[in-house]
Amino acid sequence: MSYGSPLLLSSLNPAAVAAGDDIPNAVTIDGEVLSRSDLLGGATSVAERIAQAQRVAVLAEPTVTTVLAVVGCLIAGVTVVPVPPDAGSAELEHILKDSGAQAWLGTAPEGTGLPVVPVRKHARSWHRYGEPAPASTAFILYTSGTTGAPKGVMLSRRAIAAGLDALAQAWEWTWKDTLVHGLPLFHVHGLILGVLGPLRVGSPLVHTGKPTPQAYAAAHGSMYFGVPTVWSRVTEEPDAARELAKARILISGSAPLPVPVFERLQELTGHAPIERYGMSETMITLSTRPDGERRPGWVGTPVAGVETRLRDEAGEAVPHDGESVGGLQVRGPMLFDGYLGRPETTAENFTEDGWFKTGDVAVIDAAGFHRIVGRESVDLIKSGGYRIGAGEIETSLLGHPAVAETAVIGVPDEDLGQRIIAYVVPRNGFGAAIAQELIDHVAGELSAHKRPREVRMVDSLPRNAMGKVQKKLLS
Ligand code: MLC
Ligand code: AMP
Repeated sequence: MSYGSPLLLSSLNPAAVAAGDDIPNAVTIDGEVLSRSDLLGGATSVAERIAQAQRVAVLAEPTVTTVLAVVGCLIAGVTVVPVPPDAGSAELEHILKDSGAQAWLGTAPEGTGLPVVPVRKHARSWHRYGEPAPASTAFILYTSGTTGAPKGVMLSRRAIAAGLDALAQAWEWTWKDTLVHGLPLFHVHGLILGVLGPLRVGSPLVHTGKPTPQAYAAAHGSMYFGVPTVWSRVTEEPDAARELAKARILISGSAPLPVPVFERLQELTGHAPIERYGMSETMITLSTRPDGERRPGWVGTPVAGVETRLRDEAGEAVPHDGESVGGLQVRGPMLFDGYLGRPETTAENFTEDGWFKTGDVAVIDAAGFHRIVGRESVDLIKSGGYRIGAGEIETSLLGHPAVAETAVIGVPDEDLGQRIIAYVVPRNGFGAAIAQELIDHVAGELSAHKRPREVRMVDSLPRNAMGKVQKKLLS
C-alpha cells in the first residue's frame, strides 16, 4: 500500500524485497524483464556510483537501462534531467547548459563533452540509503513555451508522490493491475505516471517500446495509457482494439481526445476511455473515474487535493455553468516548484493568490465537470501529444540561410491532433525545392517530433500595422 508513504518508490521497499517478497516481472521494456529485486539491486548499484553528483542527464531511450538510471538517482537523491533520445544539436546544448547537468548516466550522445557514468545492468548492491528530503527536486523536465527555448520544470519528490497517490485513488489503481504503454520516457505522461506510478503502486509495467496497436493488443494488461494519436491509431486496427476489451481501463491524456475516437474505441473495446488532463507543471489535475460518468469531450473533476477555478482576462471569476469560457487556474500538492533559473517567468505564471495559470481555456459545469476548450496562445502547438512552441521552430528556421522570414502554426490533423506547418519567405535564389531541407534542419537541431510536416513558401507574411504577424490569417 503506497498511499501517503514517505518512500517515493514505496513498492521498492528494501525490507519487503529482503523478505523474499519479489515481483518477477516488475518492469518489462520491449521484451526485457526486471524483477523487483533486479530493479532494487541494480538501481542501488547505480546510486552508489553517482551519489556524489547533484544533477545528471539521462538519455531517455525506452530501455531498462533508463529505468535503472532514473531509479538509481531517486534512491541516491540525485536530480534527473531526462533528455529526448532524438534531441538535435541545439536542443541538446540548451538542455545541458540550462540544467547544469554534471554527467551523463547510462548512454550518451556523441560529442557533448560531459563525462559518462555507465549503467551496468547486471551489477547489484544492497546498500540501504535513507529517503531523500521530500522537498528535494527529483526531476527537471524540459517543456516548450510560446517563445524561446524550452524551460526546465522542477518537480519535487513530494509533488510526485501526491500526484501519483491522487491518480491511484482516482483510477482505483492497485498492485493487481498491469500497466501497459509505449510512451516516451522524458515527459510526465510516460515517465512520471508511466514508470514511477507502477513503482509506487507496486503494479507491473509493460512498456511496448513504441505505442503501436499490435503491441498494445499483445501485452494483455489491465490498464493502458495513450495519447489521443495512439488511441486513434488503435481504432484503425479493429482486431487489435478488440483485444483491449479484456482490460480494466483505457486512459487518454496529454491532448484532446476527439469525440469520434472516444466513441469508436468504446464500440470496439466496450470501454469508454477515462480522460484526464494535466501539464508538466502540474502533473494530472483532472480526470473522469472508472465508477463515474465518462462524457466524450470532457476531462472530469479534480483529483484528490486539487482545486480549480475560471478567470476572465481581467482576473474576474467566470461562472461554473457549463457554458462560460475562462482561463483555467489550478492549485494542489502536485504542482511544480518553478522553472529552473527563471523566477520571473515562474511568478508570471501564478496569480498573486497562488493559483497556477494553465494557459488553457475551459468550461466547468455545475457538477464540477471540466471541458478543455483550447489554449490561450496559438503559439503552443500539441502534435501527437507533444507540446511544441512555435517560437523555437521559428528560431531554428531563421538560422537557415534560405529563410528570410517565417511563421509557424498548428493546423488540425486527424492523426496528430495538430500538424506543424511552417510558412517561409525564402531569401533570393531559394524556392520550393528547399522545403525538405528545412524540415530536416529542424529535426536535426531540435528533434524529430518538432519538425514541420509541411513548409509553405510565400512572398510575404500577413502583418498588422505594428508589423506583428497575424497568425490567425494563416492556415
Ligand atoms: C520522418 N522521421 C524523421 C523525419 N521524417 N526524423 C527526422 N527527420 C525527418 N525529416 C521519422 C523518424 O525517423 C521517426 O521514425 C519518426 O519520424 C518520429 O516522428 P513521428 O512522426 O512523430 O512519429 P509518430 O509515429 O508519428 O509518433 C506518434 C506518437 C508520438 C504518438 C507515437 O507522437 C508520441 O510518442 N507521442 C507521445 C507524446 C507524449 O508522451 N506527450 C506527453 C507530454 S506530458 P521512427 O521509425 O524512429 O519512429 C503531458 C502531460 C499530460 O502532456 O497531460 O500527460
Ligand atoms: P505538457 O506540458 O506537454 O504536459 O502539455 C500540457 C498541455 O497539454 C495542457 O496545457 C493542455 O493544453 C494539453 N492537455 C493535456 N491533457 C489534455 C486533455 N485531456 N485534453 C485537452 N488538452 C490536454
